[in-house]
Amino acid sequence: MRTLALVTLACLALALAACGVRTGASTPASAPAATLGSLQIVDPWARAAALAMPKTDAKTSGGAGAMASGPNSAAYMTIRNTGGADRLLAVQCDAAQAVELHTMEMKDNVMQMRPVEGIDVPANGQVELKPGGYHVMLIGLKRELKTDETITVKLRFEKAGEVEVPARVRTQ
Ligand SMILES: [Cu+2]
Repeated sequence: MRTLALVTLACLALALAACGVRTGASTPASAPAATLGSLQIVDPWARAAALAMPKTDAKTSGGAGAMASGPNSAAYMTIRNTGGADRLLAVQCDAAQAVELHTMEMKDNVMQMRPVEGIDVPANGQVELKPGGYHVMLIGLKRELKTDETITVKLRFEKAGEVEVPARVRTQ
């Protein structure tokens, strides 16, 4: 009787474990907003921005000199990769006049933004686009980016191709 119960329990545990492995793998802590082949785009977001140019712009000044008219913003995300190495080459966004890939780096003790040709996505790894690091620069906003709205950014990867990603607008 007791042995039977144990065996039953063991089977149950196995079944649960098998089940758990499957769902555990496909639903990580933060589910991707978009997937493209072996790439997962996690937590894409864009910084809220008003169209009226603020007088002081301490946070983004010292940036890449002459920019298009209108305020700028930036989009961020984590790109996870379960396959071979790839590279983010370009981003499109209807809300901005131009979109560039940027990084931040210290130059003469000043944090500066610098355009990059692409952002490497390591094989079986991930790259984070975040404030203070790699980001998608939205240059010359055509319209206000309001908190809680969703904008679409289209990512183009060297190998995986293109994918549209919904980016939530928030302040940070
Ligand atoms: Cu930038």
